[in-house]
Amino acid sequence: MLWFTEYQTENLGLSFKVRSAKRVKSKFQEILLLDTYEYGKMLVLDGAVQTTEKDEFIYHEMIAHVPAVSIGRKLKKVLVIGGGDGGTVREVLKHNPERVDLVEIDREVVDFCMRELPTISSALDDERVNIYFEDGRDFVKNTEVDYDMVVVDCSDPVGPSKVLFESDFYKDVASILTDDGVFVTQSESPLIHKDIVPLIFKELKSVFEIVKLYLAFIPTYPAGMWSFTFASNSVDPIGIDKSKVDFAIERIEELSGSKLKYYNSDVHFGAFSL
Ligand code: SPD
Repeated sequence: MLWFTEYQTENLGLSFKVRSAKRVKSKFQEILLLDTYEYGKMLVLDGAVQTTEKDEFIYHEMIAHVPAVSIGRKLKKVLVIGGGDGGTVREVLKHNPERVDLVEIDREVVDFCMRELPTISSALDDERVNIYFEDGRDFVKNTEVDYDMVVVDCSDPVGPSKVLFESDFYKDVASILTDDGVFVTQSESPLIHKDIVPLIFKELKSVFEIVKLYLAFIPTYPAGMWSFTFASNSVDPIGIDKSKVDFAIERIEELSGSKLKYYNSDVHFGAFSL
């Protein structure tokens, strides 16, 4: 009998009973695909659970739709940094943007997910999606495009993702956003990463006028309670009318021909109610 345990702290682990496992070692990290009994297929990078077939919709709906709906107008250009499994891009495309640029440092993560996790990654084939295999920080420094929305969907702030949590990077992000542009980053667990969560908030607050943290419940992440931090120089995500959020959701569902499973207008406002 095979079990996998993610050691979330020195004193805490979450274990999954596993049917089978596939492992690839890329230039950047160990990539693992586990077929688990409870959560279906699961992607693990350097020992940390990234996404599972069963609960991925919660994370991907919340990282994409909260900022995309908050902007209150049609999205044209979106940049996703990290997110090589494709789940965030899949949700962003439901807003029918003109273009989505995905910057993932590790080509092997994208290839692996396209092969092994098609329900999450299939939108990466969409013609509006451009994939760049490079460091997200360098991409943001060098791009000449102005984006309506920038999403950081990265792994924990160790290894290749560390630079995506620093204030110099946030300054560069602010410089490539349109005037009403919005930014969101995954920002770890408020229960487990007690130092990192306020630090991300503080770094963002030194760059953006409006910074707000919101939560979602993701059972396979440490503590099951996960945070995202929203930032913008003009958009307040809870300043929008509830009716506008409902209208945006109707449009998303109409365009994509599928119902959202976690995000709705009560969740939009409730997620910020800490
Ligand atoms: N502790 C793991 C945090 C992972 C956040 N990013 C996940 C990527 C899913 N697209």
